Formats: sequence, C-alpha cells, structure tokens
Amino acid sequence: MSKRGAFIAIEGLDRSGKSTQASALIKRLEAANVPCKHIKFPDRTTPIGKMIDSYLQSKTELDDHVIHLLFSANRWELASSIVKALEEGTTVVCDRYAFSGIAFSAAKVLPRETTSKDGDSTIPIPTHVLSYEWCRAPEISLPAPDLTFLLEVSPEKAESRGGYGEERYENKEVQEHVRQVFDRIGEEIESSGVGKWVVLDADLDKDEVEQSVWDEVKPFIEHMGVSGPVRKLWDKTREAAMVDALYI
Ligand code: DGP
Repeated sequence: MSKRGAFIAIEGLDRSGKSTQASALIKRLEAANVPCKHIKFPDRTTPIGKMIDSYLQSKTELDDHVIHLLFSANRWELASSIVKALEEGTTVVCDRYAFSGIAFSAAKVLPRETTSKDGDSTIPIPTHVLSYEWCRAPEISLPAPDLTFLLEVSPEKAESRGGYGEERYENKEVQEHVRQVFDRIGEEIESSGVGKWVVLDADLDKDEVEQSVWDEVKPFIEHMGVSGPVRKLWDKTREAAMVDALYI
C-alpha cells in the first residue's frame, strides 16, 4: 500500500501561538515540496461555524450541551474531506481539533462553586457542567491525528499577548481547567498508541517552538508519509467486533 499524508494537529491554550505555528509549519512543508493543506477549527465559515462564532463573541447564548455538539458537528462536516486528502497523499495541518472540543467543554464549571465543610475550613468544590466522558462521546471515531502538539503557555505570557480576553473562555480560571483536561487527554492518547502527543513550552521564542515542531515532523517527511490507514479516535468498534466474532 502506498504512503498517505500525515495528519498533524496543533492544540493549546488560548494565545499559545497555535495559528502562528500552524502557518509556519505549512510554509516549511511547502518549501520541502510536501503536498499539504491547512485547516482550522472552529471553521467559522460554514452555517454551523457562524453559530459558533456568534456564541464565542457572546452575541448569542446557547445551552452548554448544544454548543458542544455544534463544535463537534463542525469537525464532522470536514471529517471525510480530511481522510480523502490524507489518502491522496496530502499532509493535513489542523489548527485546533477534537481535543480542544473536549478540553474547553469539560473545563466548564458552574458560576457558583459548591462548598463543603471540612472541620473549620471551607473547601471550594468546582461543579463541572459536562462530564469528560459526555464531552468525549461525539468525538469518537473522528480521524485520529498521527501527531498532536500541545502548546503550553503560562497565564502571564498569554495575557501579555495581543487580544487576550476578547472572547468567551479567555480568562485564567477557565484556561487552568482546560490545561488539566488536556493533560488527561494526552495520557489517554499516548497510552492508546493511536498517535503521538508532544507537549511544547510555548513561552519560548516562536522560532524555538517552530524548530521543535519541525524536528518532530521531519521523520514523517523523511519516510515520505505514513503507512497504514487513517486511524480513528477512541474507536472501540473494531475491538468490539473482534470480541463479538469470538462468540459466534
Ligand atoms: P480560536 O479560534 O482557536 O481562538 O478558538 C476560539 C475559542 O473556542 C477558544 O477559546 C477555544 C474554543 N474552542 C475551540 N474549539 C472548541 C470546541 O470544540 N469546544 C469548545 N467548547 N470550545 C472550543
């Protein structure tokens, strides 16, 4: 079977420099004559994307479940075209993906935190609106990236970068919860063996981050792409079918 393109996702907290790094990676791939395609989620141009855009700018309010499913639907809108591009030998660089979907939704806590008495002290208990498992469910079976970068930025650095705080989610508390969920996702992806998860320090100078990204991507270029079919995220259907087959 001939090689296919690599699926590379760039994830991170707000103002971590994802978009800059995605563009820089595309430039390097083009310079190396690698067929490549740059996509970004949310894709705010589709009808679903326009609803998401309006929500992010706080022009509309939506139930937390509804907006989560819209973000996911926005990825499913493009899922088959991603697989097609990869199978045709195009490397796809994706600025945000399903992992942001889970992290930003599962990080949501109720505005008023519940408190419980522990002796004399009061411990704040963050009450999550949506469970991790519920948030992950609609992302199951989406095309799985071969390589995911998580750009970690400190709150101080993020705030010092332009435009921070203009949209929903861009505050320290939410970003800290998001960081914790990203860590959990990274552990799951690494242990599932479905793709590589690379954490990079995005407080560093952008050229240093760009070089670290390229060092990870280079082996894919040297091997002229990826062998084997595009895998699926958290896909248990094949395993379940194999177990069922044992009992037939
Ligand atoms: P960006 O255009 O990359 O700055 O993303 C806009 C904001 O939307 C950012 O705060 C992260 C958030 N976001 C991105 N994807 C998702 C998603 O799938 N679900 C949720 N809840 N938030 C997301």
